[in-house]
Amino acid sequence: ALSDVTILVPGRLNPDTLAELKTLARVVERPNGDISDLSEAERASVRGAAVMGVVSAALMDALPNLEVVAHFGVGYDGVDVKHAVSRGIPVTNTPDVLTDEVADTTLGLLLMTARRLSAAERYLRAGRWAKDGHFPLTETTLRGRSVGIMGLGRIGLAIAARLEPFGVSIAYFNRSERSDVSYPYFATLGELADAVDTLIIAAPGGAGTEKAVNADVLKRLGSDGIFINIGRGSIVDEDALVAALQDGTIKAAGLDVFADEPRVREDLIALDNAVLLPHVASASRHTRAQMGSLVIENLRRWFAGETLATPVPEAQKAGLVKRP
Ligand code: 8YV
Repeated sequence: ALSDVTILVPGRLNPDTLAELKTLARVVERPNGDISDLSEAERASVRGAAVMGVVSAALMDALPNLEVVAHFGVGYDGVDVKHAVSRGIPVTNTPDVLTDEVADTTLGLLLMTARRLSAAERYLRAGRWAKDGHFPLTETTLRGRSVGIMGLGRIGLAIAARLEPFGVSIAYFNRSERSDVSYPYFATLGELADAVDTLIIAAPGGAGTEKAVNADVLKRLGSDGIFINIGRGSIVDEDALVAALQDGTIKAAGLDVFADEPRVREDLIALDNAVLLPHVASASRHTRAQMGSLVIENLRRWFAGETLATPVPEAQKAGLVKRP
């Protein structure tokens, strides 16, 4: 049972989740992710890890008795899953419980970007409404827009469902065409960008999507283009994005994720046609608590000999869903 087990928490974890975990298991915390000061005996005692962020092959290999990695977050591109699976270690993530929150935030970010709502608020707060008159009419609007979604998974579908009553058209690019939706499918991101004026990224990070949004895709999105990213910063060539926003290749961008978080480029911050959020799409107490519960439930199940609640697909395929 979990109560007999030592769980390593490398890096930072949601404080409530960490507090709850400490009531259920022996927890070794290393908030900076560095475990080099752990004695050999301590490292050997670790049988599970609860983590938000990065789990490298080196970290796993420093833990000879590691059995399971429970990741806090749906996107697990920071976890070397290939290595974990090769060692027989399942990885779990936190799908579903954050879908609605992330989709809600995405719509907010889209509206903020299309209608320049954060710039409008800055205008009011700077006292300019009374002094200079009305905030300038926005050149962009959602009216008449055609939206393309890259990544029509759980979150992409929830975004599409929210977009429907807004009266915009919806199309998508995905690893494969879905049989359960009637939205037009494009086999490449470039073809989707040709067909739409608004591109929303809801895809996972990792090698398969690295810099998929490049200068060519942004050019094809066009000069009225709005680009929204709530997936991963790695999916975009940030140099190309900044250039496209600077020279009018596209109109505006709304970003919740960045290439080098928590650092955000100065040239991006300097742009008035970008809305920038500090990776908050799932960041409500409500949703983070549910994500934390799922992390703990996966650990509980593993050490109780039950089937994991949410093993990642790679672990499922390898049959790593239950303690042998
Ligand atoms: C978290 C996320 O902030 O679930 C994800 O993939 O990006 C966010 O919910 C992230 O997991 C923190 O590492």
